[in-house]
Order: sequence, then C-alpha cells, then structure tokens
Amino acid sequence: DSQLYKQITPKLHLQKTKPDCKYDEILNNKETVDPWEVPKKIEHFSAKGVDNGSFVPAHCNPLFSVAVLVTYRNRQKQLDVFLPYMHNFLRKQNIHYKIYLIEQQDNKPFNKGVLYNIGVKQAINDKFPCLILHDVDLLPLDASNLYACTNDPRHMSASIDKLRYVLIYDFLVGGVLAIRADQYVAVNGFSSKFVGWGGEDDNFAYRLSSHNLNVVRFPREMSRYTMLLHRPESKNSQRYNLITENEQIASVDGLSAVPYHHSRVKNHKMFTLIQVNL
Ligand code: NGS
Repeated sequence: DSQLYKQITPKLHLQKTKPDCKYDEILNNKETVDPWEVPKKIEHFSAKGVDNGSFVPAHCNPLFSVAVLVTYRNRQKQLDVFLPYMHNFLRKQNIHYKIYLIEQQDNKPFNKGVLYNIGVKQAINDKFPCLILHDVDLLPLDASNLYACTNDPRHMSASIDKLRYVLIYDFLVGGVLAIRADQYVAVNGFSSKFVGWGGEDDNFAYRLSSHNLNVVRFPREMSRYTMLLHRPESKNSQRYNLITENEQIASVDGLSAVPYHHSRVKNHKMFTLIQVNL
C-alpha cells in the first residue's frame, strides 16, 4: 500500500517527447548528508533550471508532479538556508516540482492550517496531483527520500536530529507530509481553528483516520531530517480541547470554508509567493 502514486499533470503529459524518468536509482541511493555539512551544500548552489520555484528535469519525462507547500512568517534566516538546500536536493530527484511559500503578512496569531488551505487551493488550480506540506525548518538528509506521493499519505519526517532521530508518537503527521490532492480535499483540509503553535497537525491526523486513510512511512534510514534552530513559538493553550472538539465539525471547518482574507501571488525565481492577510 505504500506504492508510489504516479500521475503527472495534463500540461506536462502533452510534451511527452523524452523517455520516462527512472526512480529506482534514487530510492536506492544510500548517500546521506551529515547535518554539519549542510552549510557547505548551500554554498554550492546555482539556481540553474529553476523558475518561479519550479523545476522540470531536462533529460527525461517526470512521472511525478509535486507541489511543495511551505507556510511562513518572519523566518528569513531559515528561508535563506531552506530554499537553496531544497532546490539542490530536489533537482536530483527527476521530479517536476514547485515550491510555494505561503506567507502570513498580518500580525494576527499565526494560522498554519488556513495558510495550507490557501496554498493547496492554488496548487490544485495549477493541477498538482501531489502535495507535500513542509515546515521551513526541516531539511532532508537522505538522497533516497523521494519527494513524491504514495497511495496512502506519507509522513516523511519521521526521524529528526533535534528529536534524537526518534518518532515521538505514532500518529504524528507534523513536519513533512506527502498527501494526494484528492485526499486532502476529501478530508476537507486543515481546521481554521488552530492559531499559534501546536495541534493543527494532530487534528489533521484525526481527519485522515476518520476517512480511513492510513499514514505510511519509509524506513528510518530514508527519513532523516535536520531541524534548523529557532526561538520557540508561543503555544496555543487551547489546543488540546480543540483537537477533539473539532472532530465533530470537520465537514464545515476547513478547505470548504476558508475564512475571508486578502491574498496575492508573486513569482520569485526560487519560489512562488502567496502573500496572505487574514
Ligand atoms: C506535539 C504537538 C504537535 C507538534 C509535535 C512535534 O506536542 O503539533 O508536538 O513538535 N501537538 C500539540 O501540541 C497538541 S516538534 O517537537 O517537532 O516541534 O507537531
């Protein structure tokens, strides 16, 4: 059931003039980055082939089209590390991908769930069948960690250095999660009710399980990440109540009812920026 889910965007499908890309070599690549080596990897960066945060392999026809969605506010130092690192990492994977940065511009409490819902609407509009929800402070260390969707949602960041490479609880889906766009729509996306730090991902995990969507993981030696350090965010003291309360109202709280907001899309070389005012 962790079979890779292949469905390329219709637009790319029309230009099928190259042989299909191969993925076995990537999945079997044992190359691992030492977290301390990450700054050196970033120095060797050129944005070649990247435009509007998007990349298409030159020599083969990609079988995966993946939207990488990053919610964000006021973490410039992390972003400066994240973007070059991710393009270096992803360009080697023979996939078609695009990085979306969804930035909350107002000073209201951070609402990661709403930002994801807004970003996902754009990605679906751009015909991406596979979504990867990605924290800005996590960098993948294993070359074999293919950024593609499996048939079941896949929790990709099971093994993080800051958490001593241990999965802290089994239903964790926070950090990095790959999910098919149709499955994201089926569970009605994220709740809008979680502001500040924590809980929105646990609530999302309940949404997945109530739709009988089983979360899978690649083996640990393919799922290592390094976490960039930052000051802790203020935690939402209501989050534990909200997690269970929201189970009952999931069908009216989420992607189908994104709260009123202003947003605009701007193209940068290394990312597509969605600026949001809630
Ligand atoms: C849990 C949070 C999750 C969070 C996870 C990992 O306690 O939202 O820790 O966080 N749940 C609640 O607060 C209810 S981490 O250690 O990676 O910063 O994703």
